[in-house]
Amino acid sequence: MNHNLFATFAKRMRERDDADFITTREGQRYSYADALAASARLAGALTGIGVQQGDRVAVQVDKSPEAILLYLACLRIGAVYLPLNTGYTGEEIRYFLSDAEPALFVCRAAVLDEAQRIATETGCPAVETLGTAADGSLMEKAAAATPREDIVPLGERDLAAILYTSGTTGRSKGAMLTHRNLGSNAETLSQAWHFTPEDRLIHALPIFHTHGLFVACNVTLMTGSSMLFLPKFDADVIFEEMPRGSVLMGVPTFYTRLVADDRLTPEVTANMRLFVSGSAPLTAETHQAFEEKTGHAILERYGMTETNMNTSNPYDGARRAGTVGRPLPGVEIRITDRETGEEVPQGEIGMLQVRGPNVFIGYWRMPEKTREELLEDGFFITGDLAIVDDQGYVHIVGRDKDLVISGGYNVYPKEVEQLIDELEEVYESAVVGLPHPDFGEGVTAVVVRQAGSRINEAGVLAHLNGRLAKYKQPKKVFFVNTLPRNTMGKVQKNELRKQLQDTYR
Ligand code: MCA
Ligand code: AMP
Repeated sequence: MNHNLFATFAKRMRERDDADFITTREGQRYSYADALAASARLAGALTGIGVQQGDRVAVQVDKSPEAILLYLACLRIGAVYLPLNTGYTGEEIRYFLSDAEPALFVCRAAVLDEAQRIATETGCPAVETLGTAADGSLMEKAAAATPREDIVPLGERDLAAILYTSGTTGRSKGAMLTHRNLGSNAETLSQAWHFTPEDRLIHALPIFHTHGLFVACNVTLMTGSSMLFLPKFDADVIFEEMPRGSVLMGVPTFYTRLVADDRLTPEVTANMRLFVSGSAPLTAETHQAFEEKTGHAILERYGMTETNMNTSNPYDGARRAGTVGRPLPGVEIRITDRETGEEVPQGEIGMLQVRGPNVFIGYWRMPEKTREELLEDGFFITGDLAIVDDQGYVHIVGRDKDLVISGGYNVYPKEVEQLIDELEEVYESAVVGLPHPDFGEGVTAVVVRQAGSRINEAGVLAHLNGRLAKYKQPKKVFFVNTLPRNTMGKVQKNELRKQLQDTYR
């Protein structure tokens, strides 16, 4: 049996033939037949460039249907797709290329010179461009290539993708996801959420993360439904498109913005059958306000880059505000003591661990990190603190990892602190997430100056600009004389969060 996920997709794609796969408001349209043909041409181009089975293909491009076709082409030939946030700076990209050693880096034409320089420095043999209007050198090569109609036979543990997730101690870790990981989760979700070929997903998420790439696109491909690709979230466009859509997937910021808008009514959402939220906690307040204004209960689910989706509120049945629902079919969870790893009694808070066909097989070239987080019995330590109620619903109550989630993007304080601490005028710093009305949490830096230094907020931010993706940069910088510490000398971030809790309110 061929475990190549593309073999499963291709079967459905052939059945759906001339039906819409991806459309855009600019008039682009790929039917399933078009997508099959285009992915074969791109697969031919990749082969011509020298990409072989198992090679990584790093991709930092603006959102377009062709980027998804490139993902499909990689699956087809058994290459490993490695999407990168378009917000990453050259310095951040250098790390990913040197760590992943891709055979090809696909970038935006506007940054080609810099990309080529970084590729040369990191030993990446090929760079191609891809634009948003089906343009770029990769598309030119695809047009001239001999299409590869074959689907490379693969085993269960062969890699489909590597997605980098920042490490709590500095270096980003590449989560290795197999064809089975992605396929099993897509199948589970398409059933759990009652997807049918008639669905039309309004796709406003970025496509370099699990949510917009796997949850949205793989479920669509598994079902043979269609997607309207929007470049980004824009409330005006969402309101225009909802009468022609059936599903929206978003991070909580999407929903807080929609709820705050007078145009959100039962009428405008009448054609929609499902609103999904994830990537960060959706407040019960937003959940309730959305239901009051539309009659729709947002379906909240919970996942991670390493695991795809783990739990979901039910499609039929109570979608309970403030919970992430029950484990999905095939996914096991347990709540454990943070110190001993022993399971705690039902109803107590502990570390959430998950196991299932959705769970990744390890971190790229980091066997020790893998052993620390992926246990021998197959359970993965999520770093999330949870409680399971008497009806089996999981409540995520906190995080045991030092992580800020801003508008659905993860920011690891350590990475920001290390850069701030590089400044000679800075003695030390602590970065925390504070309640933020739009982004859920706002990245905030608390800095202790060196004696005699007069560095201000602008000085700190200027140092980060260009080194760190914009969304990771602090929205505010505070200066203090000392950081609060416990008796062990550890910075008490809880104390800082308490003191500064009203910063953005
Ligand atoms: C933009 N900015 C941000 C963010 N996004 N700052 C902090 N956090 C952010 N998320 C910056 C912009 O650079 C800009 O800065 C300023 O904030 C305001 O931008 P705005 O136009 O309001 O932002 P936007 O373009 O509307 O974007 C907000 C957004 C977007 C729609 C929430 O960030 C987004 O699409 N987030 C989704 C992330 C996502 O897909 N996460 C899934 C990860 P300036 O004005 O200074 O230039 S997958 C995952 O987590 C797991 C597996 C899961 O369970 O799904
Ligand atoms: P990522 O590194 O992007 O995979 O982010 C995964 C993390 O996002 C999880 O470990 C959780 O902390 C958080 N997360 C995702 N979905 C939810 C949710 N529905 N509620 C609370 N936290 C969530």
